[in-house]
Amino acid sequence: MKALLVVDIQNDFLPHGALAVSDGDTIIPTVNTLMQHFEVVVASQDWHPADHSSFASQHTGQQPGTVIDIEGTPQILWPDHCVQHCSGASFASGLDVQRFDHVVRKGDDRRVDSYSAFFDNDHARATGLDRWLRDHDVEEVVVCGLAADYCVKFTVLDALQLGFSTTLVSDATRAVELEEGDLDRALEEMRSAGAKIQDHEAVLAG
Ligand code: VGL
Ligand code: ZN
Repeated sequence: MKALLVVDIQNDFLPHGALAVSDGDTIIPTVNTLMQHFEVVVASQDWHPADHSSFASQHTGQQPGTVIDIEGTPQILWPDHCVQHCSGASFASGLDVQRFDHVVRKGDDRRVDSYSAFFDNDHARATGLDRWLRDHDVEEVVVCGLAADYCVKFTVLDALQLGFSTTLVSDATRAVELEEGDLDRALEEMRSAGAKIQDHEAVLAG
């Protein structure tokens, strides 16, 4: 069985959102089309407490974009985003959420960030997505959503490591690009770890 993983298509990652991804909204029609062709669709939702340690606002004198050390792990500081139960954390309007079979919330432990939909960044805690996919006989995942250089990338890398055959949909993702070239580097990292990278037409044709 093949599953579509729809990563973090939430208001705060759309243009005008707290952590806006350029053109993040433009992938929504493509994602809706993809969802119509998959028997299993799982969405992830970045879901932070208001005092999450990845927020620059929690560290006196620090600005978003700075990297600090939190308990031995480097952490990029972000603007406050995807705060639990706030509108920024809601799925984008226009996204066919009725197609979701399952939603995985992540980043709810204030002490550690969770880019991947499978594990917290320190890999100490699983979200339950691996278990859910195996319980539904999923062996292959197709990944789309936001953002290509963070949550999408780490979801793809973990999926590969867990043994799922993994494809990234190149025209159904967009990147934050804190630094120019981050998208290209992320694509190369995913490709060299074993991910297939295809546009949605190739995915639907295959
Ligand atoms: C994300 C940064 C912080 C993402 C989430 O969804 O890519 N990026 N939290
Ligand atoms: Zn986040």
